[in-house]
Amino acid sequence: QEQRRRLLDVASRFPLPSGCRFSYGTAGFRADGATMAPAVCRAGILAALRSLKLAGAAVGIVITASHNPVGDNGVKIADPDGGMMAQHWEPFADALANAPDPDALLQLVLQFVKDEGIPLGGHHRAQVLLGRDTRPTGGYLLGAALQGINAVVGSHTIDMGILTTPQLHWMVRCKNKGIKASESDYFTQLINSFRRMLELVPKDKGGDELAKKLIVDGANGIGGVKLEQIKAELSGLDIIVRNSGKEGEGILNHMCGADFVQKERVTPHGFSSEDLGVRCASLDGDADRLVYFRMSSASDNKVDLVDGDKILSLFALFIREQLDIINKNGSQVNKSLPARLGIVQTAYANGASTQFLKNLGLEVVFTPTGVKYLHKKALEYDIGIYFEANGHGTVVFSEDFISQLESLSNELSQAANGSAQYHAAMRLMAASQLINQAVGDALSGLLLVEAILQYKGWSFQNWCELYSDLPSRQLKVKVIDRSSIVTTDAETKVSQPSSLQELIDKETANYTHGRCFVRPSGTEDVVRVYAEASTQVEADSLAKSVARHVE
Ligand code: 16G
Ligand code: ZN
Repeated sequence: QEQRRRLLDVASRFPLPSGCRFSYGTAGFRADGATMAPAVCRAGILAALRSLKLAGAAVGIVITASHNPVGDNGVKIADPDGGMMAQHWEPFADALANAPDPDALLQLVLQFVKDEGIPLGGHHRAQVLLGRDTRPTGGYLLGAALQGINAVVGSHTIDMGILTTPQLHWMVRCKNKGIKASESDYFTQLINSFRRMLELVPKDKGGDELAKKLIVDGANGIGGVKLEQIKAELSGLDIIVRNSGKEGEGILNHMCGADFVQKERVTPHGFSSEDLGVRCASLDGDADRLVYFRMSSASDNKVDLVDGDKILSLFALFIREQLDIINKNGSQVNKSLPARLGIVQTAYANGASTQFLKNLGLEVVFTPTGVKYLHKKALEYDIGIYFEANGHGTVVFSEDFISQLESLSNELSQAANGSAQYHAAMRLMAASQLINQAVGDALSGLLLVEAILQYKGWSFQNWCELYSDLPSRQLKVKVIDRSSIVTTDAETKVSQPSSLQELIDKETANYTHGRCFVRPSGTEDVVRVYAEASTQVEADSLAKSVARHVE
């Protein structure tokens, strides 16, 4: 009775404005921040139910709209392992967010609780960790989330404060593993494992003062703020943060940030010709995306871009190298460590990166766009590395592999301390500590990149030259109903409308090395067209002609 009353109460406190429709897309619910409270409140109810369903394990709520404009906001739920909420709950999330009135909401919840066998009112308490980014509507929406969570009797909430999205995911994961999960634990883990990575750099590498300088575009978001807090403790790196989110430095994601740099291929706000040639990185507004760039000429603001595909390639190369060292025949200790290494990309990865990875003999698989798909696939391997071209990605290690690695390095340290094999094993261990295994994390990704560049003694130029990107073009086409386009085969083929794929194939056949895909966006009311060809002019023209068939 009390439970019913609370749900009815909270639903009447946050009535759904007419004409609003929410859909739990690739990034949860997202809209103009001022209109989000009903959806965020209902996401609170959802998160509490999710926790109850999982015997009171901690789940997370992140309030952010990532790289989108400062006026937008959004909400998404993290599962107990720190990953995205299980997909089979999404239809319920949609129904709940769109329930027209308090009675409808109550009925929906009661029915779902029954269908899913959620022990409402049982002896478990729901446990929800909350985090938000720096958006002005964040505090207000946090309040709505709290009210939603507390509408489920016995819920327990912990407000973790203003955080990057990956920090909150990391905290949820740690909490459920029973390990320390505060922000200072997160920082300590990053700083310590980065230091260990640098201690394992061969003595003949590194040392170049210029190589230590890194300028980071913080997108005027939370990532820059957090980096400022820890940069002094990152010895071996000289970090300058621009667009750091400080009062007066600029607007969140406006003319800056990873999404801007990756799409526009120009320097973000706040950079000048004085930065010519310096290695730069760019985060997005909630710091779960990372790209690198370098100003390429003093006369314009164009950049040489290192996108997610090339970060992925660097990680893959490094991990593969360590595995090869460990497993080399005739090493001091005849121990090997069989590991299934898998690379996960989307069709929107540059074709040159896929070719590069395949040439290394690596297994490359594809999933649809969206972290929830890539991450899940990567978990199928001993070591899974995934990235989207936009800079979201990470490395995941299976628990089994980590424990094998631990026992191997214990044996090696006794038998042959100082051996190459031992060092390689230690590097993999440190990397698994440094990289955020819950979700893509620009801060931990950046530190892993920096450590690997130092390990290899590589300049930005060396990294760029890993392979040359094939010329590509992305277009977005405004359509009346993006859901009229349905894709299959990891978004590489259009199945509906039925004639469209044939038209795309016909256009593509006119170009050497032509590739072209079409998919509905998961976050905007548009259809995306991606084309690749052997020259920029051809890529542009292929994209344009396919876009015409989509309109
Ligand atoms: C979201 C996704 C990202 C994806 C992007 C595609 C998460 C955390 N983020 O930002 O992975 O690349 O959407 O957006 O899943 P689009 O469908 O509009 O191109
Ligand atoms: Zn983001």
